[in-house]
Amino acid sequence: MSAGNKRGAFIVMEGLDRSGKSTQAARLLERLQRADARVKLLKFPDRTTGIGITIDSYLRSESELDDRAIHLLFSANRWELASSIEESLRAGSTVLCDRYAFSGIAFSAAKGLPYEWCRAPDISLPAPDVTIFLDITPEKAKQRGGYGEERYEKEEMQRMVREVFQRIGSETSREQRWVVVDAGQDIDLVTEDIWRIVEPLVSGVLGPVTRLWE
Ligand code: 2DT
Ligand code: MG
Repeated sequence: MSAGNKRGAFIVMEGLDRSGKSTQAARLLERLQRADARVKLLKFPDRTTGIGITIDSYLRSESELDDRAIHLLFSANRWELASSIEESLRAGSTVLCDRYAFSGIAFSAAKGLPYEWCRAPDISLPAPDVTIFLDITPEKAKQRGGYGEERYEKEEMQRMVREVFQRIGSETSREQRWVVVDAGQDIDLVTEDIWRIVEPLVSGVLGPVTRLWE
């Protein structure tokens, strides 16, 4: 990263299951490392923490939890990493994150919880400098070898999740950029689209880390 008072960029990737998020995040990580950026890759839910283990069990349908309780745990799982995200950014690292608060809203609101209620616990989390939404239709996502066995990996659920994501995109402020990439196209073209968005951020960004929806 170049000198001056720049900090690392916070880049979030969002999308439906089977949208190619994890593949693209891995490719982006490699490219950022090649571009010589210090970079950290995170994934939410982080299933390795105490809260994450509870979330993992819920997603595998090994346990049941009230919809609001699991929603708050997903949010708490971000809050437990919030200060380390901020420290990494201030120390000049690029932070790349596979899912974030937007998935939190999208999946819980798709289950029928009120949108504003879902957003509330994530207010004030470190805000991404850009969120890349890998947009794919649930039909096309399904064609990619089918969904897995986890809770939520069903076409009807994914359809509702996509609608909430679209609402989130339309309500995101210009400073907290939400960029839609066509994830249904050839995988290498998706990689190139993503790189065009990220490349200007590799050398860091000016100004303090902002906070979500403040
Ligand atoms: P992965 O398939 O990416 O492991 O995600 N989810 C995720 C929520 O319901 N709320 C959240 O806050 C987050 C981050 C999306 C596992 C599933 O968990 C859902 C899919
Ligand atoms: Mg999944």
